[in-house]
Amino acid sequence: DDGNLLLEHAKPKVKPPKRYQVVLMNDDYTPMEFVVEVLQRFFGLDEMKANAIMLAVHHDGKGVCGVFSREVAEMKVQQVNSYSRQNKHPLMCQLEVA
Ligand code: TYC
Repeated sequence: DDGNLLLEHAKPKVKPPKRYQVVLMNDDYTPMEFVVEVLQRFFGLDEMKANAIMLAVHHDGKGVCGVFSREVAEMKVQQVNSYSRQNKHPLMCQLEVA
């Protein structure tokens, strides 16, 4: 420790970093194949894992596609939402603190 002369007075200061979930929302219009493509393209998932997450979101209304640092999670949300708008799909992705 640096500041405390008596180690028994030192308090732990190193917190584990918060993790940020990137959550995908279901909707009635985005094609299933597009969701699978997004999961592969931006989350590096293979087709089977991407399909499983897509179906879970379709069934449950939403689902986690990955957990990252804040910076990386914000970038993924931005990329997914911008790619979906470019392709005229209403697919929505958002951040949730884990
Ligand atoms: N519900 C969409 C359909 O039936 C498929 C879908 C799945 C859309 C997951 C969005 O995040 C989503 N075509």
